[in-house]
Amino acid sequence: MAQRCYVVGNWKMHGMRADLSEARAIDRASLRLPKVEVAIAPPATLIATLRETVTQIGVGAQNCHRSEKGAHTGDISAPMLREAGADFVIVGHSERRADHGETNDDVKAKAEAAQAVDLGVILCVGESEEQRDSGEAEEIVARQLADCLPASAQRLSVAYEPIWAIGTGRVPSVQDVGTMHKWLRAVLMDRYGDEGKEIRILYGGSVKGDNAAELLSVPEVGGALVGGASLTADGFVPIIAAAS
Ligand code: G2H
Repeated sequence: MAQRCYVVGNWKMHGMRADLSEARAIDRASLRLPKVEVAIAPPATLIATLRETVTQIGVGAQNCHRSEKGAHTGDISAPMLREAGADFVIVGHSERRADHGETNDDVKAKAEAAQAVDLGVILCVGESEEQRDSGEAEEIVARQLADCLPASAQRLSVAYEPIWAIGTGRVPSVQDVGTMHKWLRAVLMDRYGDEGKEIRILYGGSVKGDNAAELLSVPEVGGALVGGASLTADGFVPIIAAAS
């Protein structure tokens, strides 16, 4: 069965209790757009409250630790996120790789820790501007994905997020997105066989209401990971509508 388009809001380090009214409006709107699977990954402080606030949309986390528990001050494990009400976790976002030095090995371990407690995983990959300019972006990102993939394809999605497109208002051409997604599909099929065909590959990086339809029309694009535009219903609902 073909899976629904998956549109996920990554709130990053934004969101206080007052912002839950936006999530409620997004939740109400998604009831009218049942062809799209919608989710929000708020900061960890809001996961439990958001879970109790919404009824239609998924709730996720933006990171987890690779271990189940231990002496890791300030970190949160996958079982803790699950208990707080998360359905999935984003791993390997380029901001975490840059800010916290996360490696491909960390990303793989985090994905496997999440799967061990049946959390969905959105595994992010993407090239820098310099890597894009080198003309080898596809090879580089394909290798990055291969190095990050968990042993199992269980509840796995991938997000292709060119680093130079994140929060900049710049997006790759639909041709470039299509080419990259084909490469990533080949990696997934090589690793998981037929199961790799079913894994949704999202596009992320400056997705907005006015470019979402075009980006989501690219074959192999199974949804969007949205940052800035997901913080308000006015920004996010048009993207969900474009995916419908
Ligand atoms: C890319 C994206 C969300 P934005 O990081 O993951 O953010 O849509 O703000 O570029």
